Amino acid sequence: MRFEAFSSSELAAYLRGIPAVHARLGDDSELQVVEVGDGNLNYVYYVSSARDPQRSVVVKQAPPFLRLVGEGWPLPRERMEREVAALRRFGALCPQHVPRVYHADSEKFLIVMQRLDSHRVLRQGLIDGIVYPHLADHVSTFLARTLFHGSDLYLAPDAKKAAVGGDINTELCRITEDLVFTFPFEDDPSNVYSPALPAAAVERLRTHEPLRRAVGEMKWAFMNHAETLVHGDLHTGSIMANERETYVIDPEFAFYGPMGFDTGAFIANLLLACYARDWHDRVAGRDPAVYQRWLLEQVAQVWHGFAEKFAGLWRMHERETGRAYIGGPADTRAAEAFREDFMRRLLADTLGFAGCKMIRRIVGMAKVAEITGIKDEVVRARVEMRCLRLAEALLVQRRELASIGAVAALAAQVLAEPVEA
Ligand code: SR1
Ligand code: MG
Repeated sequence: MRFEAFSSSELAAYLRGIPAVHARLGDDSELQVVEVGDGNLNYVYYVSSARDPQRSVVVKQAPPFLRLVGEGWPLPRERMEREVAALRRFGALCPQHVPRVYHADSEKFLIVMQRLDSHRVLRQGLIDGIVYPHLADHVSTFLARTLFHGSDLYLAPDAKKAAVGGDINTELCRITEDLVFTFPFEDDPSNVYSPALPAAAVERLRTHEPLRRAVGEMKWAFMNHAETLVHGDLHTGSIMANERETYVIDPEFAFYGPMGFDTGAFIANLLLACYARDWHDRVAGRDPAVYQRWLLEQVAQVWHGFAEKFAGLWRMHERETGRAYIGGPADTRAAEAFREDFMRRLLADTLGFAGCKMIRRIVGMAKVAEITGIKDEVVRARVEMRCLRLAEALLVQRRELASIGAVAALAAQVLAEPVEA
């Protein structure tokens, strides 16, 4: 049967029939329904009471195809179940940073959840140059709590294995495998190159051996390292924030994968936002250096916050159970050495994944507004060249970059270098 998106009256009638949602929206006979989805996959509606707009919910529904492309790219609607399960799991671990789920319908493949009406999509906030004083603290808390508690560092081995088996998200993982790790490095018809991007930069993505090897290693890690339940798409469009609060949304790509995929996604998007300032601040008559500095500080702060909180949860768990993950008493020097190596490897993974995520947003099919919003072709190509240069360095040097301070310094250095486009 052909999929038909809800009409406003159909959706209002449907919601009226769900007691928990009906109570939230009040007894008003009239509900206002607005479709606001600007993502690539789903339909999203704001529904509010006409009498009291504060009474509102968000409805998200998965059509049987990729919305960005249409019916020509079918996708199983069961993906919504992955999203619901991840929202519930992440919400239990981090209620202050995850929207509440009011209702989920596994036949209509939809979810009704908390409306974040005083928050904006972070990507847009960053384009507008907003300073979020708690962003790094909040995102690092979300990362530490979700990545730690889904892993063998916390779960019993049988619970972890059951969770891995239950959270395979085949089709959405396939999108990532293709769009992040494969197509950007090939002559694929889905790629979209901006007009002034030099052909040599594109050619380098396809032929530069150290880069190709590093990308191959990251793809392998993505496909095989089932470390924890990751969000799977933690870019700045998957975060809603204001100056006080931060919420992580849209975990439809959640699966058991490598921890660094989430940390890397967030850092990649801060770096894209940073390099795009050369356009956004100049058109606004501002010095880009100020906000660029703030964005690079966020890169360092989110990693430091994450590493500290993650290690803190780990140590606390060891104290509580009296056992270290490596099998000995919790307070041995070996346990600390193991932890240090673990965090170093996690930083290297983070950088490798960040590099892949940056490259896909420059040459792949699903782009980001801070780059596509650059109206001058030459400025855009210069920004893109810088992103590609930094991404390559992150991938190839990921094991040598021993601290996040070194990463921020490298990002600042690439920013200062001349670039020809
Ligand atoms: C074809 S879907 C494109 C992208 O949108 C999502 O946000 C993911 O990043 C995916 O790769
Ligand atoms: Mg999304």
